[in-house]
Amino acid sequence: TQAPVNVTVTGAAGQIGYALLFRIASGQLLGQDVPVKLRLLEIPQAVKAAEGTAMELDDGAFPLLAGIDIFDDPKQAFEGTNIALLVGARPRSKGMERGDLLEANGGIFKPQGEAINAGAASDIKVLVVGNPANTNALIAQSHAPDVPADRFTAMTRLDHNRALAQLSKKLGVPVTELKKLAIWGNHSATQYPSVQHAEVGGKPVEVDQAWLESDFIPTVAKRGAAIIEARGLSSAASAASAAIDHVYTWVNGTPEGDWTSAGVVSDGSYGVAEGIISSFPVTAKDGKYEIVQGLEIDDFSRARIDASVAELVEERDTVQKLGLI
Ligand code: NAX
Repeated sequence: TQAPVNVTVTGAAGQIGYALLFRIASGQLLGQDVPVKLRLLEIPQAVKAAEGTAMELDDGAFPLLAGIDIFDDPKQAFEGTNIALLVGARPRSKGMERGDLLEANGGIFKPQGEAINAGAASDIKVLVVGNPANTNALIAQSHAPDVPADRFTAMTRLDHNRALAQLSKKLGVPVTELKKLAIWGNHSATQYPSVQHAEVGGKPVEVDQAWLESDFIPTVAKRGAAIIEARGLSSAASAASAAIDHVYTWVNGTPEGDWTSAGVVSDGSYGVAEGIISSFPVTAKDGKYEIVQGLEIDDFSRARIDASVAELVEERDTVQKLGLI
């Protein structure tokens, strides 16, 4: 068997962490033949709770779990790591402006980017889940100049999966029949879940525009709020599941004739400002996510993509002014 892969998870004592760590330990992140070593990062006040989760992980007696270490120092947590799942973030508190939120998160993602730059393994892959995910990923990436920029990604796979679920219900087909949905832009309420190129059973998806605009798009974009309303807590197991999907696909590839969605560094494709971390339709091959090229973009899609990208550019400008990138 191969040597264990080091996986760092931040925010390990949180609710996504609680769902995510067991999926990783059971082999679902990288595959049933890949042993993993977990490196958990928490803030000092939550280390004890992370230790509790680690006790439960021990009690799972997972055959693929080769060890668990817990840290409150990012430098140590990212030392030698191959996969970094940045889940811990500063949530928006009452009355907090967007600038304050970005600044508070800069205080987390800047040192984590520096620690990744200093000590992570040369094949490091980073997924940012903690919100605002796209711009947090940009902050971390900009403080890791020695790591190829395309190793930093932000999670929009949950939005992608939510879109698959909604369309599957609408068309009355299993999700396996659906291909080429895409999430564009920011992981926020401005995101654009697009069915423009979507296929059902190999044929173009045909749904009416009114349903798209007044049902599908808002349902996907506001699903997080609907979950909070129903559960009294934000989505956690579905977010963990999407994080598993994101990394598994990154490492193992997308199937021929399909794609998925991820927040990746823009190369300027589709007029998306170069350098920001925006969601695109992407394929994965040989351990790399690539933006799907050459898609025709209709006027409706154009306006929606531009609106979400404008929000990301604003976030970038704010963190630039704050000296965070
Ligand atoms: P919780 O509040 O349950 O857990 C967050 C954990 O992060 C806490 O244990 C906290 O101590 C820890 N933490 C805070 N700062 C840290 C730091 N500097 N280093 C290490 N750990 C730190 O939140 P949870 O429900 O687990 O959500 C985590 C993040 O995911 C939030 O930012 C949330 O907004 C975001 N989400 C992102 C989604 C996406 O699709 N991209 C969807 C789900 C989720 O809303």
